[in-house]
Amino acid sequence: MNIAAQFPSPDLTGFQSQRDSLKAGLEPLAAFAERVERVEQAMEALEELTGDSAKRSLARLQRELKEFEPAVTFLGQVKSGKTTLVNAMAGWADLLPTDVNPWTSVVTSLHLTPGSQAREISARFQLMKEEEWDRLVQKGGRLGELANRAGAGGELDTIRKQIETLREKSRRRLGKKFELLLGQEHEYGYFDKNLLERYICLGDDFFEDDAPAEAENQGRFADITRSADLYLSSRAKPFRMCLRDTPGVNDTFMMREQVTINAVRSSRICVVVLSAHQALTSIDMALIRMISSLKSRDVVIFVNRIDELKDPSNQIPEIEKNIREVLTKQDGPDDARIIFGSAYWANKVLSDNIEGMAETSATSLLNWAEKELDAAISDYPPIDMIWHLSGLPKLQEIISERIVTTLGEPKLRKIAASAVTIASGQQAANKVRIEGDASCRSLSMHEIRGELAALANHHTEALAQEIGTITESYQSRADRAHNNFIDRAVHSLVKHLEDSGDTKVWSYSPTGLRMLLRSAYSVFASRAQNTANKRYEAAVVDVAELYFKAFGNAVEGIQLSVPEAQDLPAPVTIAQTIALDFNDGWWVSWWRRTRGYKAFAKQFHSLISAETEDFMEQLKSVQTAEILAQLQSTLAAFIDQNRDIMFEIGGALGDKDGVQRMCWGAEEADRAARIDEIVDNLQTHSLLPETEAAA
Ligand SMILES: Nc1nc2c(ncn2[C@@H]2O[C@H](COP(=O)(O)OP(=O)(O)OP(=O)(O)O)[C@@H](O)[C@H]2O)c(=O)[nH]1
Ligand SMILES: [Mg+2]
Repeated sequence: MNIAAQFPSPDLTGFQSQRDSLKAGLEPLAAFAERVERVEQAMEALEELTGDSAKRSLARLQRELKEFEPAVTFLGQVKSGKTTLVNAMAGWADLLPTDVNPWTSVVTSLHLTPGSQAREISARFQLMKEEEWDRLVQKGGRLGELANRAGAGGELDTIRKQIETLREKSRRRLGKKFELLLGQEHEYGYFDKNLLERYICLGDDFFEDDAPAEAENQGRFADITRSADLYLSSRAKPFRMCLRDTPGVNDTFMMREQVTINAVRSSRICVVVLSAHQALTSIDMALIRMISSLKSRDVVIFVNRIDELKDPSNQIPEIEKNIREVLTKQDGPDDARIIFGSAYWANKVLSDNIEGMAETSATSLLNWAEKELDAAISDYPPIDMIWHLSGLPKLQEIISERIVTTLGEPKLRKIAASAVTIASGQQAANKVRIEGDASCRSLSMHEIRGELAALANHHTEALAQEIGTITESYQSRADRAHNNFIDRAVHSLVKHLEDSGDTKVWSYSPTGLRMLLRSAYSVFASRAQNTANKRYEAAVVDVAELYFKAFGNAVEGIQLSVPEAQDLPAPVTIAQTIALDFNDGWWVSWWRRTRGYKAFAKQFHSLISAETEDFMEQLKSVQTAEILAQLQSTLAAFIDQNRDIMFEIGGALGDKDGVQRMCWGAEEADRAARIDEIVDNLQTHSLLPETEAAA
């Protein structure tokens, strides 16, 4: 649903900082942007030289490149400064409201487009679906489900009562008809602070019954907003990107965990934001589990709030050592890059207010400056030095590199290679049109279409079958790991009861289960990727044969691009908190309430089965189905492209008018030379950079 703008629209671009130093660290991305532009130009030039069928294929590629928007997800501890850091990355001190109530669980995506012109700013808000709301209302969310299963009372009941109170307030705040709002999407041609607050922040009235009407209005939709997408231009960013702010993981209500897991699942590059004075403590297990499910090259750790450290120079090495120790212990990415900084300092720079810095913060700054500042930046103006010390340039640099190597390069290579196929296919079509290769033609267009369809079917089914076999073996391996884990846990439980009785609380860490599942998944992922690549190669061979069968030697020069299976997503769902992760509080109360050995073993068995059911299902069926669909769509795109080229050549064969129009004259020679030039140009972008190819 679209609703009309109801607020005045201020010129928000005026708020964005214009400092040049904002670009520091973005150089790799700027170089990539230039290459993208050259590929775009080559494709535009090619567009003028292609026939209708080839144009269609080219248009698909052009759209794919245009829609390519690398995303970076920020996750981390509640109140570690994720939102403040995202604002700083966007170059805008006060863009998204900070200090949002932990009850809100909105994922906010900032879509930045390079450019300095005031462009149309727009915002889209997605409200919760009915079933999501119901899950919350009926079962009290994940926490409620967990509590129900564990049959726990005490402190958990208190939290549930709190959730109920909050819910009741939401109902009142949203009015009688709020259920009609569920599932809606609201779009605006602008956004401002007022609008953002209505959707993503609840305001201070939340726990007060007698809040004034204006404050009531502030968080009108925030209870039921699920995601916000904001589109804006950024002068400093050389290439478009999406910065995704998530609501923090270690909240008492467990309202935010699932939301964050989903956000992380859909994005390759993650920045984990920690608070310097409590970086990865034992209370952050949910977050540690999440980081541990990722590969080190997909994570950057940003330790924020170093301005709050008394002696950053000495404390920082210590903090880094601790973080690495925790990651090693939890089998996480212990060689991940770790950056230290302060979003507070960054925002002081952005709002041009370094004089207004708190005194303790300024003292820390000097302390850190002595250690961090090197000769290269010693003659920067103070404001740029502070920007440097805030850690933002380093963060931008690492993010830029990751965007280019893990997302950008593979995308550009694939598109350039496909464009080469189209260009060389067009050369073949032109040649056929001029020379007329009728003697070699043994198939009608109808037959070609039929053979290509049969070939596509064959490979699509074979791929499904091969991936199906790999999936089955993965599923049974995962099930075995799961069953073994439960058996071993129950065994240990019984032994504990025999040895120590039921007065002493027993605990059992599910880390082993996660490790087994993760390794089963990683075997599955690499087998699936290899199998798909082999299948693609076989399809390429068949398509090449069909070209020759259909058009003979005329198609000799066509350079078929071989599709490549993308990296498969990490099994982030494993990180989801389950009852066993709590060895305090209500786990103890579950323990105390259970009586008798038999009851223990039986209840424990069903508790753990039910607890892990959700992520086992996600991991075994949902994620594998998504992977198959993704692998098949790569194959389908390859077939579609070659169908278009075959049509282009086929059309050229029967094109009597065209022959007259383009007899081998200077014009046609020129045309062929221009396409050759485009092919040469695109080829440089379709190859692995030298360093990577050698690796
Ligand atoms: N001193 C200091 N304060 C900071 C820093 N970064 C953020 N803050 C403050 O910490 C508070 C929380 O910041 P947010 O950016 O809302 O934190 P968040 O991680 O997004 O919080 P949630 O989304 O609620 O989990 C705000 O008052 C910020 O101004 C920092 O580097 N130093
Ligand atoms: Mg936040």
